[in-house]
Amino acid sequence: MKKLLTLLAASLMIFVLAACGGDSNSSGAEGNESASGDGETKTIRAGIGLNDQHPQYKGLLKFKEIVEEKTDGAIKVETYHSGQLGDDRTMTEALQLGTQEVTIPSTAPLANFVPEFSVFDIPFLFPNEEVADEVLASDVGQGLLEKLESQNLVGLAYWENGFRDLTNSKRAVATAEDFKGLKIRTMENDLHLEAFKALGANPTPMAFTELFTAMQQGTVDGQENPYATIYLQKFYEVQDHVSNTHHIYSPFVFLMSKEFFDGLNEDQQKIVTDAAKEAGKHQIKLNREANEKYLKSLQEEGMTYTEITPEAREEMVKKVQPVIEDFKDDIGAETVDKVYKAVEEATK
Ligand code: TK8
Repeated sequence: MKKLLTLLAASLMIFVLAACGGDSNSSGAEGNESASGDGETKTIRAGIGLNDQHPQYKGLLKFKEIVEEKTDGAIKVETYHSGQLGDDRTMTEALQLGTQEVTIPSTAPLANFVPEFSVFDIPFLFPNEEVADEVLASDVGQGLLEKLESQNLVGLAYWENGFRDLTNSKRAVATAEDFKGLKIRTMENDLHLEAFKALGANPTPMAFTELFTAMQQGTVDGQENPYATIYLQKFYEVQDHVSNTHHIYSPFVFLMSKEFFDGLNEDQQKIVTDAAKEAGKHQIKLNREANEKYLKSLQEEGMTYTEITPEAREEMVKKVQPVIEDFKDDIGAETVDKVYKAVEEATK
């Protein structure tokens, strides 16, 4: 009998110790209210699609530096670039599953999780970066981040992808007419797809991780991204023409798994939130310093640059207008109206 009681007490002790240990990234752990948490080291696996030369990765390194310093190493950040952990959609799904903690997708693929994010895919919505900054910081911009919680995601900050410009391997594109028949890769987003069809192109949605090979093999003739991405991902090796279409301003969203975020104590939640915002300011500064410089670099690498005149851009705006009307309800009419109002306010 005595032996049985001893055995019972021992197994009870093992069970209690195991329950307290748990997975260091397990959710709900109520650590003591300090940055160093409950003594368990937590790990953030942070993955992006762009390579380690891009301002987005430089921003992620800044996030890592701040978080590891402020938590005194209680939270470690592992950084992965060039799609090592997958493409935007796959990594966003990994956050929902709790197998990854951070990724920073463009808002276009994010619209597959929260349709309202497609409001930023309305062509020619933002006239410049200053207006984009104001709208993203406004109630409607911040309100969109809150919608991510329903998808088991936390949107901590907006970072910047930037104004998107067209490249292709076939011909100079100066007017809407020149889009005719071009096989253009678009992000996986229906509004992008329909907008390029309205311009006369033959668009194909594709993950960013497959894009370079598709251009190399001629599966697509062209793509659209900011100059920094076009240069730093060496698209000039497989593309001959670039035009300043500036047709869409893409934000990035710094996403964290809600399961992981909820598992942090209050101090740690404030540290990762403030770090995402501070690193975002750093990334946006680097992005803007780089972008115009890279257009010159693209020409030095042999790409032919074609300037889009205001008249030609006006013609493109007219061609995509019906698509914007068609998508208003899919995005959410209230969100579209609020964003247009915020753009008007910011443009005054
Ligand atoms: C990188 C993508 C990229 C985006 C695209 O992961 O897919 O073309 O502009 O920056 O998010």
